[in-house]
Amino acid sequence: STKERSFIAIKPDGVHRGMISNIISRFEQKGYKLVGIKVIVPGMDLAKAHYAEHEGKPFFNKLTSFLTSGPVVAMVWEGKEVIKYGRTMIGATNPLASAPGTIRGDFCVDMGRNMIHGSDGPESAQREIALWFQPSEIAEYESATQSWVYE
Ligand code: YYY
Ligand code: MG
Repeated sequence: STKERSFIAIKPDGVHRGMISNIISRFEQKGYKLVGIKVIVPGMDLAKAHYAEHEGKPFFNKLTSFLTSGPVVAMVWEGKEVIKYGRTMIGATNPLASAPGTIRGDFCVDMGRNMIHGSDGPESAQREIALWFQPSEIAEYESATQSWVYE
């Protein structure tokens, strides 16, 4: 469906390093549609809820502390297979295993500074979008380029 949605977030390292426009450009140039965006410093409750699947793992505390340490650009992107292909654009969790051409492959070195989050499936996408956004913060519109991106 061209209406599939993924939750994509630029983590504090990406914001501090001035990568907001680069990352947005990649999704925009691909042909995906931005339907939600805001910049927030998430509180610990939100960070823990966002990464709930990793609770109890050795990296959980530093991960949630890092996410709450600064600005996060939270986004919802829409388009065909945006969840899976968004993950392809982001690259592997470990940036040193990420292919060049991916966001993490091009800009990152350490796992704890991998700059960007992307939903890993339809259920997590739905859960994460609902966690970070009110329904009224999502824009419903048809892109003028719709028929030039999709046949
Ligand atoms: O979805 P993705 O971000 O690629 O990786 P996850 O396995 O969901 O882990 C979330 C987040 O945790 C990852 O982006 C970096 C961090 N992390 C870590 O610091 N050390 C690990 N061994 C695994 C993950
Ligand atoms: Mg993940």
